[in-house]
Amino acid sequence: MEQTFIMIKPDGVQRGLVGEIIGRFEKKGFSLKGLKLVSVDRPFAEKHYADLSAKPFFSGLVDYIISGPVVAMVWEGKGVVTTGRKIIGATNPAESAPGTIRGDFAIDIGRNVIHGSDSVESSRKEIALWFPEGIVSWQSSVHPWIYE
Ligand code: 3AN
Repeated sequence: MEQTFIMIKPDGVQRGLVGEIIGRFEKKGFSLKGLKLVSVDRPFAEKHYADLSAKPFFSGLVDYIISGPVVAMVWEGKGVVTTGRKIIGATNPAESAPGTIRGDFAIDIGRNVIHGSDSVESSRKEIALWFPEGIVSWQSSVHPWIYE
């Protein structure tokens, strides 16, 4: 089953949006497979955002991610990478539809509350980076009520 890496950024944690965000993924029917509150250092944040290292906003982005604890999660389900991105909304909150997390809770692109893997390939890399200890293996009992 497909998995994705979801991170509630420092602004989402400080603003008390953790429960709201977890609730949206849970209510959709996805399964929580990994969860931890962590503070990351600069080299780690630079590794996570390595693909964006040439962008002018890179150092500001890294400052933002290391400014407080983040909630790192692994969510599992059919199409969870693509659907997770839809639940999150467009990168720029000004363009995120109402009903999405960024559309409902964010205004600035540099304070957009949440990260989600953009492909199955990057989800594998990000889960390996953020959960090197591995994740708990468990089978959700509600699957027959979510999947036909
Ligand atoms: P997404 O998070 O939607 O996958 P990416 O991967 O293009 O978007 O960008 C990663 C993060 O970099 C965004 N979540 C946002 O915080 C920041 N970012 C992206 N574009 C900009 C920008 N033009 N100005 C400032 N920050 C940006």
